[in-house]
Amino acid sequence: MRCRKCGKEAVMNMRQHKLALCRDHYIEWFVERTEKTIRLYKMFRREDKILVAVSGGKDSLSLWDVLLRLGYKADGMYINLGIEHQGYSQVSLEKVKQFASAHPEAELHIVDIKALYGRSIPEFARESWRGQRVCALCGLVKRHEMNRLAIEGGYYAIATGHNLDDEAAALLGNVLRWQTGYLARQGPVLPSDYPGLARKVKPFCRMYERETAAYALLMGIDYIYDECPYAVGSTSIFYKNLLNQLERNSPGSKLSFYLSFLQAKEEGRVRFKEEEAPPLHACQRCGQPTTAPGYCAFCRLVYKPSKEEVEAALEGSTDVEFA
Ligand code: Q46
Ligand code: ZN
Ligand code: ZN
Repeated sequence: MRCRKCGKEAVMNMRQHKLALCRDHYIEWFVERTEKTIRLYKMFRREDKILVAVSGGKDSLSLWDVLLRLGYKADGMYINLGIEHQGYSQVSLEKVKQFASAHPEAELHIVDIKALYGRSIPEFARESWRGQRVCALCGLVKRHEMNRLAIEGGYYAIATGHNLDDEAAALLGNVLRWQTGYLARQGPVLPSDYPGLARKVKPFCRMYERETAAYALLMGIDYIYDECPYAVGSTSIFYKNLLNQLERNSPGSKLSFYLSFLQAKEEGRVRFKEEEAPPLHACQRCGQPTTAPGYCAFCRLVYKPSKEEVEAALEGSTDVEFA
């Protein structure tokens, strides 16, 4: 197989694009496609400050790498969740630090959950949620900390390494349950829904997982291969496997599944009504938006307000029960 651009030996054959490329042309193609995605969905501009959520995996480190290559002001943020199983948090932190030390032009923010709030994610889950729904709790904490850092650092957007496989699997899950609220919000950009809050963007949403892995490998980016232990056996991995079977028989189907969905929404051929959410207001403790009166879910989890504090926070508010 030869590179379509220069005729050298190809290292990457992408049946979905009917395109084979050598190392240098693959890297060039990958970086350009990311830039086009950023522009296509109007994610951010050259002068905006971007915060990249890095986990130590191939997608987020590749994303940080590409954004820096493209000349964006992109800093990294790593959240140490304190997951000790197979040394997951420790190893992933080392990979992130290693990457950051090779890129002194960018800043790396490290948020250590246990050091800041006294408990790791698994400990929070054991203490408050009977050890269940660790990922839901983790998501709550990560969202809060990403928003906090983005506000404090004046970042315009939070960029995550979600790739096409992630997005297509999420779309399949949402369609199987016709979760119209999620379908209404699913897309490459999640706009800020509260003053001061950064928007969330996914510059790799048109990149296959295989493509981000190839980029990381060809660029020599050292990343953690293992998934988070809590992701093992998840439904999203099951959906990814299903979509991979489809892709094997019909290359490009994953991409067209996702892009046709976005296009149909854009053109108004399908409309999903967003669920009516109660109005947002600032949490009385941290200032982040919440629908609950008084304290947001994060502050209730972390600070466990007393009965008196809850009552004080509820004063004047009659609409929603404090849960
Ligand atoms: S990090 Fe956290 Fe994920 Fe691990 S505990 Fe679940 S949500 S799987 S992206
Ligand atoms: Zn070439
Ligand atoms: Zn709060």
